[in-house]
Amino acid sequence: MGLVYINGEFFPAEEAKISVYDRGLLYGDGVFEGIRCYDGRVFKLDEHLERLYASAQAIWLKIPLSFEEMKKAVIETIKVNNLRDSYIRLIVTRGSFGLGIDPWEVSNPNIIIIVDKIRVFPQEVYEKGLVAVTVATRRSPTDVLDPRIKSLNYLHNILARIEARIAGAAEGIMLNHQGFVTEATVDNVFIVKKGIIYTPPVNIGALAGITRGVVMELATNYLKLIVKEELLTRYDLYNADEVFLTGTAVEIVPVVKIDERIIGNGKPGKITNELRRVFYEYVRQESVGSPVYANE
Ligand code: PXG
Repeated sequence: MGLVYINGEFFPAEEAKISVYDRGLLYGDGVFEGIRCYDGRVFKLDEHLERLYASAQAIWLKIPLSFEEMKKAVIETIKVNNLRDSYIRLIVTRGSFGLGIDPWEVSNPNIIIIVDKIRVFPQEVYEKGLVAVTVATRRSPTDVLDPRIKSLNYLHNILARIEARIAGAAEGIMLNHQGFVTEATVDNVFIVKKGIIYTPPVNIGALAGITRGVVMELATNYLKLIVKEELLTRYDLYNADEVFLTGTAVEIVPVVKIDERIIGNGKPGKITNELRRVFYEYVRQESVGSPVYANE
């Protein structure tokens, strides 16, 4: 087991503990990031940290480390764990202060960084595609809890995942209150129709996924395809030529069946596969990752 960073110190994983009074536990009062390290380089670390600080700003949580200090802490934690390929979970909670919800007197956030081996889907899932369903659980409206905040409240997503599993599907796609497609439980959604790529705008209630942004960029710049942010309904999903999901852990995963409707020809699509190929090369490029180890 590895070493976990808590507030500037490293602890063996089994001894890495925080208080039961921590507001992350009591109220889900905190923010987090899931980051990936490819061959000794942290992928899009600046973008992940920008999102972390933006989430914290939105919930009025002042992170006690500067951006640069946080960057160093992440890199240092990977280094002490001596892994070249890893998944990094960075968590900032509002800390602990009694049992009341009032955050005014709390100014001791806990910063936790866990570095672990990355668990990926079996290769078969990428070759055959996965089955998804749309779920009854709606994504929270932006005026309730904006899904752009990557907060420690993941119950929506967990409820959606439970629904998907009960339906025998690997993923659940959530709609907003107007019935527009938002995102899956831990991934963003894309469709391809007549050679054009579509994804919902994030302000309808979705996380601005880092992978989503990279895929949009790669599709535009490398594959010279048109990418549009448009409102999508279930009709658009069912009638798409291709559907795929994007996220740090899954990268790009094809979806071949949604609510029992076969998507396209029932196999991962051509553009999805092209994107997967370009993405695979891109994430390992030196220029897109922050080096962890010296002389790299
Ligand atoms: N939407 C939601 C709701 C997410 O939680 C994404 C989209 C994709 O964003 P990125 O920046 O990763 O492209 C996420 C990703 C996991 C895991 O184990 C992933 C996330 C949260 C918890 C677990 O894959 N966030």
